[in-house]
Amino acid sequence: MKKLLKVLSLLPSFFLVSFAPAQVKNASGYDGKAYDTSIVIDLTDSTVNEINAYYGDVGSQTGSTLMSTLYTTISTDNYFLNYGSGLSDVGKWYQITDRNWSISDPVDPATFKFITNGKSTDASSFYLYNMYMSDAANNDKSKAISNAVNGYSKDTSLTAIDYVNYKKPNSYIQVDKEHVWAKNHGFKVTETDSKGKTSDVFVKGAPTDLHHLVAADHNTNSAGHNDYMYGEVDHSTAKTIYSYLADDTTEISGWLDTSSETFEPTDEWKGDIARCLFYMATRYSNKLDQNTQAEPYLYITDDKTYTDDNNTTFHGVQYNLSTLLSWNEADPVSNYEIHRNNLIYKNVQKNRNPYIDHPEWVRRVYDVNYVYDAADEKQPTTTGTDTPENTSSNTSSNTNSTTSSTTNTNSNTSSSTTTSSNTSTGIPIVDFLIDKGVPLPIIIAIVVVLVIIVIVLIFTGILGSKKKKKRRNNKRKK
Ligand SMILES: [Ca+2]
Repeated sequence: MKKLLKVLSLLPSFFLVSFAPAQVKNASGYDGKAYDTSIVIDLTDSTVNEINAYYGDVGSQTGSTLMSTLYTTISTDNYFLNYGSGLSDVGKWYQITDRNWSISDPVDPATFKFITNGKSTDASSFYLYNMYMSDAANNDKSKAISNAVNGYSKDTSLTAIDYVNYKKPNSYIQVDKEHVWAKNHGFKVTETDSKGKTSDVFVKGAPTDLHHLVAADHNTNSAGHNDYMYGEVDHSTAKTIYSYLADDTTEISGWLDTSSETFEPTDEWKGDIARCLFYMATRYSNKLDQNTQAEPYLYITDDKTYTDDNNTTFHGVQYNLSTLLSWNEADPVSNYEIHRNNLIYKNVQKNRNPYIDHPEWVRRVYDVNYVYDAADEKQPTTTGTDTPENTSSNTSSNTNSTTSSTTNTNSNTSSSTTTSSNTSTGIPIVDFLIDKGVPLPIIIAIVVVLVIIVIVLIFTGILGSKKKKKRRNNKRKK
């Protein structure tokens, strides 16, 4: 009985440990925090006041000092999705974060349901705004696509996607989850199964960070960018790369110079890509003794003597810093990027891309020749440049960000509406019940009953063995 009482006395501490919030990242063994999808979607954009409160006063900081300050801000309390496949996890969330708001069906946050079946006839209700496809193609319903058609079969007799019979005219018509910072540069890990088949491993963290994991044209991702560097190439000698559109036509999406292993996208994506890369080299700037796949050390430079090391130290490099600095200015922040940044911040990861909010901080952090000038101080960018990308980031049922301003509301309160369901207990059955919406008191009751049953079984097992032992001893005495 003493043993039973001792075990029962441990129960309160068991629950304290189990229901404490999951730990924030650490240097090794970090697997991020999984985002609970039973949330209320928030389609609003943060106001200038909210964004200023998020970053605080960075004063006159420049270079690595400002990078370090931004790192602290954007790496605190991050949540990450699972990589998943098809429409699960990241792909499912693209229906919000990478949605083409101009031509997709409106989203009512109160009733919105994710499409989770890859072969859904609802696939025509939403389109993604796909990286590498032109603004014209993305905004033309006959050419635009969503990842819901990825599983459709090929029927070359078609000239358009057949949403009723799950068919498409060309198997290249599909959407990829494109790692703008190619995973081969700092956080690529592979595993081999029992049949000898090798596949990539995607832990939560850098490999699933939505600020660089973008819906993109499949062919340009695989045949163009792949694991290559971004940069400028000679179009007359480079290989021209095409994106595949829903009406079985193609358009130029970039140029690949195989000798220098450099991919150049079309102009309208150059700034977007630069800001993704600058985000990554700030969010993953923490050079530790032992970095991990989830928390690698990423670095942008013009110095090509730096090289990647994926498996030992998880250090990764992106070349062409000077080009990326100019791309950020040549292709300014668009409304689409601003809205995507807010959707990720408010609904999933709880962190922002500082270089979309403050594109002028790119030079302050990354240009070694930059000298601080107070005249460079700017308010956050909450209205983007209209062209060349998607200009309308709001649908009819979507609250306009600039009119929903509430003074003195900081970032913490704006995200607090969705945090209640984010606690991961680390106990699979408990997480499963929470995920299914079972009330906490009932979950606790179920766990208590299960624990008591286990204890009783152990206890009676111990008693049983004691009785057997006693019987054996009595036999021997006889
Ligand atoms: Ca752009």
